[in-house]
Amino acid sequence: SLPADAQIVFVLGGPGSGKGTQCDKIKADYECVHLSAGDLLRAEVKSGSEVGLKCEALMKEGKLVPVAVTLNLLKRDMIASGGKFFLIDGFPRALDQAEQFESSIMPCKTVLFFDCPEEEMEKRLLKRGETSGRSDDNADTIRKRFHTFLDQSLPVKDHYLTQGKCHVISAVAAPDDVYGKVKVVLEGLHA
Ligand code: UP5
Ligand code: MG
Repeated sequence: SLPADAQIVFVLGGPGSGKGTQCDKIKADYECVHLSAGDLLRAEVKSGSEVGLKCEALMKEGKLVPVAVTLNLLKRDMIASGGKFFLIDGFPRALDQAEQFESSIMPCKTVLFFDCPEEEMEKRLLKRGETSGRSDDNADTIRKRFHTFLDQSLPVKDHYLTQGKCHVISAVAAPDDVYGKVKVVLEGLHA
């Protein structure tokens, strides 16, 4: 199990808003364990497991994989890491996922939400798609990812805004400028 003084930060935002980019910057400055739910799923797909095969089809359609799958992968790596400050990137993506994570692991300390217009996210993902090899970085799947985000993931942001835990950060500026705002939030956490 996790240490009693563990701290969990959910890093959320639309597809291509810059979650992974900002987590890389946080990692360089703070001792923390960064777990991207999407990266864990892509590793599962690569492993060729039966679960991975099912996930691959859902991800290609921009749909959410069953919460039990992501929750197990996250739990496994959180415990194995031996860490106590966790950046959970790209999860939870629906209200029931937030509830299941918090009731079976622990409540999050804070939420970073990267706010970015759809046109900008689409531009970034199409550009990345030229070299990423990600099977979901194409115009058709990107459209489906946006739909899932608006329909299922945005309510998570509102949920944490109501709880006073969600920090909305504009993700339109250059990565280092966005990170400046991230740091202000994180310094507040450690104060
Ligand atoms: N970039 C980043 N910041 C920039 C900036 N400030 N200015 C200009 N460019 C910027 O960035 C995306 C691109 O934009 C990069 O090229 C970057 O250089 C540039 P990145 O940091 O990768 O953004 P991120 O928000 O991490 O984008 P990502 O594509 O990873 O977001 P998604 O949420 O779409 O993808 P994820 O990997 O989390 O999930 C993929 C799929 O897995 C989902 O669609 C879903 O099918 C499934 N999934 C689940 O079912 N459940 C989960 O819990 C998680 C995933
Ligand atoms: Mg990412």
